[in-house]
Amino acid sequence: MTETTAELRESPESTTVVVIGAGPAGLTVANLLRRSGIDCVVLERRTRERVAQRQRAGIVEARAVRMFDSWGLADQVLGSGTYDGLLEFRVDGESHLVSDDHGSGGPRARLCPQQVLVQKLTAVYLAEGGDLRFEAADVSLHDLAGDRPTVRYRTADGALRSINCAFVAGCDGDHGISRAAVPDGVLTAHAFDHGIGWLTVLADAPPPAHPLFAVSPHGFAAHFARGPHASRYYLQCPPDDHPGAWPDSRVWDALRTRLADVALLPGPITDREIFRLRSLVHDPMQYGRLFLVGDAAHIVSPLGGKGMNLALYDADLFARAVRDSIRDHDDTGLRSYSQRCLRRVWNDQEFSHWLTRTLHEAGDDTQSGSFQRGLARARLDRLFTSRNAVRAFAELMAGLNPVRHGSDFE
Ligand code: FAS
Repeated sequence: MTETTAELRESPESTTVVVIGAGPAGLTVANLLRRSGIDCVVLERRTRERVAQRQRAGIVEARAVRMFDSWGLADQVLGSGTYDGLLEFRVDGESHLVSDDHGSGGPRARLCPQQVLVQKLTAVYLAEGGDLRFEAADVSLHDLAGDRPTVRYRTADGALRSINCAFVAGCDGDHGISRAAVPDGVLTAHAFDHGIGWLTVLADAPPPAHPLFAVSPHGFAAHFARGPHASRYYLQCPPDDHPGAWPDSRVWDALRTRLADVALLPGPITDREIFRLRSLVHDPMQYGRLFLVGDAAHIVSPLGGKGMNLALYDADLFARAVRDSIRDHDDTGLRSYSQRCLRRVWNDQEFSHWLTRTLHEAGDDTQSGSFQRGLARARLDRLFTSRNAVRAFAELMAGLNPVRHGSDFE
């Protein structure tokens, strides 16, 4: 008799939802389920420290602030970071301030670095008695098409555990096991490769007055706050470039040139990596009792700040759908989960695509040619001069443009 079978003989645990992954998607699902009185277990393969350190997004859009507000969580998990809603577009050194004030009143977007949101969601969930298991290795999913799927994993001390449940929330990102557990042929992947690379740099350097997008013939650059004394920078580069080719001096020279700011204050660089701008959507976002949430289902280029915010959107829809199913035996939300999420996903993909193409093609035209450059500059000109264009942009930035299949708080 193998050890595994012997271990598996131990009676499996039982819960309502098993959540795979403790990133923004998984932790939001878990907190909202707890607030709905629904049992769940979160399995995360990394340690609590590693998860709490990962720096990615920086802004929680107005729509997501309202979502957390509607669950009574906003003040606990969003911290106090505010920003005045002004974005700076710097084109060939000329500054244009664009407001993301969509005019609908209500809570505005919050400056909240992703790692801060993750730390606070973890703290609230555990403080309220939530079950979160770090260092869960070898997670595997079974019987997803049946009535009671089983999730197996190995604890940090090597013991094999098994949990059966009503639903699995696959919140384990683009490289997780959830999507991989779906049989071939069920999901369709829609992908777009921008053919653009970004050097992304984190530094303990003064943040900008406003989130800053810079267009110049030398290539795109951006500068965002990641805390009162920390900044994130993006520099357009060839997609197959290497971080080693970007020593500190080259980074600061390129930033001063592209941001048209000779007085830009440098600081110690704490992280630099290169990533390829790509977009990806998997349809449907469900297989049997497995529901894909966040990056496990879709990747959107970071411009426009939609990656984390889409994960929060999916998490809210999933939690409400499970609550309605368990509490009121109403499965409408579960049945329409995928279609409702995908409508918002394509909306945000389109916005991020528009912004990514415009901000890259308006600068260095070696890649897309002078005609595309002319078009991109005309789009920016319209954004800087037309009130309706600004209004539409602000709604999209805030996540408040009406995609009316959203959840009950919209
Ligand atoms: P995550 O990837 O964040 O979390 C998945 C979790 O699952 C991780 O903790 C992982 O350890 C765990 N996991 C994986 N496999 C597992 C397994 N087999 N078993 C158990 N656990 C497992 N978005 C924005 O909105 N604005 C930005 O400015 C922005 N900047 C970005 C910058 C960079 C460099 C990157 C890479 C992304 C950026 N994003 C940005 C996108 C980013 O925020 C993602 O959309 C967000 O992290 C998605 O959250 P989750 O879906 O929770 O996935």
